[in-house]
Amino acid sequence: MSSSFRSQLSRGEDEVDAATWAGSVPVAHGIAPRVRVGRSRWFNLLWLLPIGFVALIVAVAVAKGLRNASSVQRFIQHNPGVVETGGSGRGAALPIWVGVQHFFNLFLLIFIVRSGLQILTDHPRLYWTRHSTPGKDWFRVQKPVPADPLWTAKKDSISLPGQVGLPGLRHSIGLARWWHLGVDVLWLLNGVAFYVLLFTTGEWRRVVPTSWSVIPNAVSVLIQYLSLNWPAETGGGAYNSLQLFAYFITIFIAAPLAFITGLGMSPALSTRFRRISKVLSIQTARSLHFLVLVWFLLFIVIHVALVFTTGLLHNLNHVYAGRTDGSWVGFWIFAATMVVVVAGWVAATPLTLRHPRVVQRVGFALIGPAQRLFEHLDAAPGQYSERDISPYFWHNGQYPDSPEYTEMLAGDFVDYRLRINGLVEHPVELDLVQLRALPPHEQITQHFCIQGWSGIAKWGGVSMQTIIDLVRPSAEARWVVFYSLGDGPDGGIYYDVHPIEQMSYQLTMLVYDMNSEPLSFGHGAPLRLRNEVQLGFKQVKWIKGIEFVAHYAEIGGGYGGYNQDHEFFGYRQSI
Ligand SMILES: Nc1nc2c(c(=O)[nH]1)N[C@H]1C(S)=C(S)[C@@H](COP(=O)(O)O)O[C@H]1N2
Ligand SMILES: [Mo]
Repeated sequence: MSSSFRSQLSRGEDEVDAATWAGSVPVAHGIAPRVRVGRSRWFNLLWLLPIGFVALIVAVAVAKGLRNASSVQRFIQHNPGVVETGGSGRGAALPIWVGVQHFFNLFLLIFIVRSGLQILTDHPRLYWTRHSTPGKDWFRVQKPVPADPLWTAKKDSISLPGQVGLPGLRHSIGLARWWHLGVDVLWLLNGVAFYVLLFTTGEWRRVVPTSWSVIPNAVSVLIQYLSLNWPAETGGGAYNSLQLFAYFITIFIAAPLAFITGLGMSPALSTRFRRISKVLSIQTARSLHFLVLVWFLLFIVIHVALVFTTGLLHNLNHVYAGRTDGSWVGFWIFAATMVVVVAGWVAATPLTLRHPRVVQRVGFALIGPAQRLFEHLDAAPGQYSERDISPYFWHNGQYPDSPEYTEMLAGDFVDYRLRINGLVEHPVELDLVQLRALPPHEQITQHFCIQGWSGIAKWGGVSMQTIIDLVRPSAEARWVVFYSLGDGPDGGIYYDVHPIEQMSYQLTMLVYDMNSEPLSFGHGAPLRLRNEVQLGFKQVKWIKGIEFVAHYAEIGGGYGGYNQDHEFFGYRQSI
């Protein structure tokens, strides 16, 4: 009875082989992005290219017509585009720190955007409610969800080209998340330093509208651009009002919104701050997070186009060289930064595939402290009521198919035994009758899959605290290992490790009923775990054993779980 299931684990690899990645999951391509119109009609966004082109031509014609009207000419004369706000010489060159921070911002955004696309396409659908119901998505780059009742989110994921996604391979979200969350920390630090410098130097006046006259001036600039008769260059970087708005929105609205909506997807924060999560559910947060990305991409395209077409040398001197002249100094600094940008872009995916453990380690060094912190949040507020239960709950993972499991399933699990042992005073083996005889615990909580879908269900079973009281872990026990009856996609049984403190959280439980029915095969029959401060992959299904250990380093590959060993996930997943 004291024997461990450790010998049934496999170790995982320290390099990524695209051919055998994630259980040799084949390449799968998505489809052109579509947006739902009404109940079930889908609009292919590629149509925006011709439509946008025609709209632009019409807008140019209208703007040209307007400029012939004398009233419009007078309006433009009164509102030429640039509002002089006085103060710290807006016409002067930018200080050097702006150029340095601008470079870091651009460089870091490459990795954030690419890994963000990778995360998006691991569940290539967006919703406005936390239920993630098939057909209720408002945006998708994947075909409709097939009728297969056991269709999994993993099967739904798609591949990206290796130089677009980071790292591109299908279901490489573990690695993508280290890039995304790790680089985010650097990007946020850069952003905070930027805010502090902006406001301590007075440079904020360049990018914050301070008078109502920026509105007519922005309209005027728009007419001037669209009529292809552009605003006169004022030289040296006094921004026109439209530019001012674009910078203001990017710096003070889009960037903070990216941060807030990012946190809105955290299981720990969403359960702790359920009132906020009621408005900003994981899916609303995810959708808005995507719209912020769209803004950033549009901004970058238009910003770069205008920098290139409105006096390139002056503009580059302004940003990178602290000069207001037309020399080549700024251009050469820009060219040097572009070499770094291109090298970083090209190297990121190959380096990630060759050194995934380094990505895992560095990523954890950057974001791990925040993940650890959020693990200590009380998840108890995150309970829902019956009417919040999701009509559809996605399946995920690899179904068990061993003869051992198939026979038990056929026999209604009368032969099932849960083995609990390790560093405990009182190891036990429990069948389902014994489990059901323990004091019952019920909760209605939300599931957060790492891939991005979510759902609410009612879980019935036994609180882990009851199990702790029953087996009495010894003082050396620090971690709890949950072993599955099912294999992981690369062979060896699925398992995951949780810190022992979290076993006493009010919402940590072993589940045998889901929505008042015995747990189904697909959702983990006969027994699964819930720990509501963690992501979905840590909620082991088809549990056969629980082992209390001092540390997980000796278990499997030693990274704290099957996905951690094989797909470079992190073992603390509160965000
Ligand atoms: N044994 C085992 N447990 C597992 C998995 C798995 O592949 N094997 N997948 C995990 C993942 S990634 C998720 S999101 C949840 C999905 O649970 P559900 O199918 O009930 O939605 O189970 C988790 N537990
Ligand atoms: Mo998941």
